[in-house]
Amino acid sequence: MRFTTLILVLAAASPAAAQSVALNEDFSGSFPPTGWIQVKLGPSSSGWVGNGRAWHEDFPGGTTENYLVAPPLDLTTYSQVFLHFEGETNYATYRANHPNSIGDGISNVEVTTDGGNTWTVVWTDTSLNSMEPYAPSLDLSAFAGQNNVQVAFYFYGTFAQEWWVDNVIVDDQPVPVLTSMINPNNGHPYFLLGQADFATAKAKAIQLGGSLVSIDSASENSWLLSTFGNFGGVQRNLMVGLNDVDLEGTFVWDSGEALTYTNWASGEPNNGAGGEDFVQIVSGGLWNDFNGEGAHGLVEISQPTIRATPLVASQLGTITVSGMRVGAEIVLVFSTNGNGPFSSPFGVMEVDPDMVTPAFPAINGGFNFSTYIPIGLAGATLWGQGVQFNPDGSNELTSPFEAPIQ
Ligand SMILES: [Ca+2]
Ligand SMILES: [Ca+2]
Ligand SMILES: [Ca+2]
Ligand SMILES: [Ca+2]
Repeated sequence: MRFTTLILVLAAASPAAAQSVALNEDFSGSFPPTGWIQVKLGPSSSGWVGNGRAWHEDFPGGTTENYLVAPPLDLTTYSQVFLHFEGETNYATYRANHPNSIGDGISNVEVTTDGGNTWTVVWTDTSLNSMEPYAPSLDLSAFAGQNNVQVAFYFYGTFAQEWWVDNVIVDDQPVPVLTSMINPNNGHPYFLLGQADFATAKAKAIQLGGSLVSIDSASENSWLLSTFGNFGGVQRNLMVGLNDVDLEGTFVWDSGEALTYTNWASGEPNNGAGGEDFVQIVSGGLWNDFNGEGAHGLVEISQPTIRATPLVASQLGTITVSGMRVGAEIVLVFSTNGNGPFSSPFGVMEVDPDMVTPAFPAINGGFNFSTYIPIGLAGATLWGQGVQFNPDGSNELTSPFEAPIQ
């Protein structure tokens, strides 16, 4: 069965990972942001202000009680809901729930579905130390399927405490992507994730079409630290893909790349208290094995990846390529006759091609196209792979894919 009857329609590029975002606020504009309101309950004049973050202090003293309320969200199409935000507490001992508290302060995240008549506390600040940023991801799936959901940051105190919050995201993902950058040295896209454990970060890396980062040179190591280590003006605990989960003392990259470069700090790895099987980049770019908790995973896409939406005969199917280098072009090959191995000038492909597409240029690191699947292909399997032609003259194969046609 030939596949040459397919008509290719180049469509606009779109993100590869299906993700719904209901709210994303970085407080970089006017304050409060459009749709947000501040509800002042206490007599003190102090309140929430914007300085690139949402900031509250109690400097004048006296009782202050203020809600900073996000706009109503329609979550009727969501089956999972997560709230991510970043924050930091100053003068943490003024929190009532600090173990050595000398104050009565309270900082909560609260949710209402009735316009603020009743509130549910979903997070409360239990910071032990001042000036240690946190970045919780709260599971708000109890509010999935509801409309008019409002998140608020509630501040109460009578003296001195300070609180800032930033990068407030409501989405359907357990860990958010905080930013992405392309490394000009190797053309690979990288993503900085919100804080999560290794398994959660690894699952997100797979969803993005990559792996937790593999570092093969001092330049890649220093680029990661300078690009992500202080993102947003906050010092970040960066977690890479190196781990010795399977065999204590034998470190391997999550991507499967060979370990050719290391940059351990003096005395590390030491498999410290309780066991340390994950690796963070610490000050100066040196590495430390740690317990994998509370770190920002770094994702790298080092090979272009092809995926297909579920393909149904006589309907439009979409093929998505992600992880391409800037300025690269890609030629895709397909077959319904069976897969390879097929020896090509570019290496052994896993597809024996009987259709070759024109060259597609990278748009935002990839592209997608939609094509009608002929009705006669019901029950067949589509194999695909690609060759990427890089601006530096090198070539590389994409991942192969195999998709049944319903
Ligand atoms: Ca900000
Ligand atoms: Ca790498
Ligand atoms: Ca270990
Ligand atoms: Ca260690």
